[in-house]
Amino acid sequence: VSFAAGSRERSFIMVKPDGVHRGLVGDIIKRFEQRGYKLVGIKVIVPSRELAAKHYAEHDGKPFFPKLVDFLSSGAVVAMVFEGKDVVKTGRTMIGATNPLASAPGTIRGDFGIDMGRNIIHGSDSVDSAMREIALWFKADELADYEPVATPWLYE
Ligand code: RTP
Ligand code: MG
Repeated sequence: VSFAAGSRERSFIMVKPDGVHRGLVGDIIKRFEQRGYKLVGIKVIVPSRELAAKHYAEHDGKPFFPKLVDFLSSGAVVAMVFEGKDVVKTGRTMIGATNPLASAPGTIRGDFGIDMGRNIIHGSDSVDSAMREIALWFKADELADYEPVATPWLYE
């Protein structure tokens, strides 16, 4: 197999408990798929408080940290890894601003959310964060290595 240059970048994308309860998983996957991103890992889990705290370790000590950890571990999440050119940056654009009220229509948060603490989805904020988060949530053998047949119609 010969992958297009730059097409192996990966991002950790997670539908939070509010998005799962509201039935938004399918729409979110659809958006990433139709953009051209390739799903290489997916699982449904109820994260422990410990896992939630590790995931949001950069926010440890901030006033909103305890409720953030409580919320993320309050129900099932859908943890995913998407792969493709510039997926970290483009994923963040597709997700929208942290505060849904400031997110443009057309973005996931701008189409589905109102409150900051119920903003539906997480996306890695840098390639380094993505590598850390993917290693935290997935074992290496839970990620698939494959090239879709459509690749020549997606990348020049
Ligand atoms: P995420 O990590 O979940 O993708 O969100 P983000 O990058 O857009 O925002 P981040 O700064 O990483 O914050 C993580 C989550 O914490 C909640 N938050 N609350 N001032 C506040 O009350 C506040 N700031 C952030 C949000 O739920 C945000 O998604
Ligand atoms: Mg963040």
